[in-house]
Amino acid sequence: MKQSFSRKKTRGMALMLALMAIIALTLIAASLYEASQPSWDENTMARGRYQAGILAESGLNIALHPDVKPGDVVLQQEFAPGRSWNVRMTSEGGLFPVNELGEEKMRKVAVELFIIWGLDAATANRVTDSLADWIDTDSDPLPNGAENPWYASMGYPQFPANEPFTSLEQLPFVAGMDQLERMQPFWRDYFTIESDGLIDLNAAPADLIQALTNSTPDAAAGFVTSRYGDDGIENTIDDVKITSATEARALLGMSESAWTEISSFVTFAGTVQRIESTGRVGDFTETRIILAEQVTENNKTTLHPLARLRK
Ligand SMILES: [Ca+2]
Ligand SMILES: [Ca+2]
Repeated sequence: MKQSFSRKKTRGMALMLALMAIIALTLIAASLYEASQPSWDENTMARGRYQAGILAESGLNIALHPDVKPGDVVLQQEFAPGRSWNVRMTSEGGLFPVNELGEEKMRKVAVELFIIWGLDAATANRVTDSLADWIDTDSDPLPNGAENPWYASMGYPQFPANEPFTSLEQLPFVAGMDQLERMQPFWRDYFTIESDGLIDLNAAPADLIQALTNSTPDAAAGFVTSRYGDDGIENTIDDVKITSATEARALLGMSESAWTEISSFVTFAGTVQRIESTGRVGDFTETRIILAEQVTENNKTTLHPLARLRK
């Protein structure tokens, strides 16, 4: 009897001690947490961004599901007031594939595009040929390009790489890029090194379409809005895909021979998707981007992530 009482008492003591230890640890943890949080405002901000990041990641995962198509309603969800994700799925082929500038036709397109941006013809040719010289394995400069002697004279004897770009952040080192950047500070939003190398007519912006097809600015703009469907809004479920050369040519006013010139550089369905997901919690937003390749096996198309990008 006495023994059992004492055992109970010991057990009670042990429980007390455990509880006290937990309380002490909680207090330590709370004070450490408090100490690591400089202010209530910053704490709220970190929490808001963290939660917005989780929503953005959720949006990405939904978009990777094989049954989810671009413009699907599940890609734009608001769960509670101020808590949402918004996912945009586009073809990476809408961007200009800089690593394809070894092709003369692609260089012509680049020159046209840079002139549309406001560069003079000499500078547009300078940048384009220099980008191509950076990639090509030889050391002979193109008519308006730059190879090692020019870079060496500028204090960069290690350039050009003489291999394809592995990051868009290499581009600012290329001859003439400083002038391009002045006219088009958002050039990064136009170039890619991750697409399948073809320009996707269902995703390219109007200025790139115009440069590529030699169409009028109005025809290029009309071509782009025709993709938006009846609601006139990009990235919604009624978006229309242009699927044939005949249709594209009619919209752009292109002759058959003009089409033949570009046909091997374009696609109507690029195989690399850019998935851009923005999570929102109140005033806080976080964006996550992944590039994913469409792989079709046994009649089933799935998206395989290739790269994660920062925004
Ligand atoms: Ca070269
Ligand atoms: Ca060269």
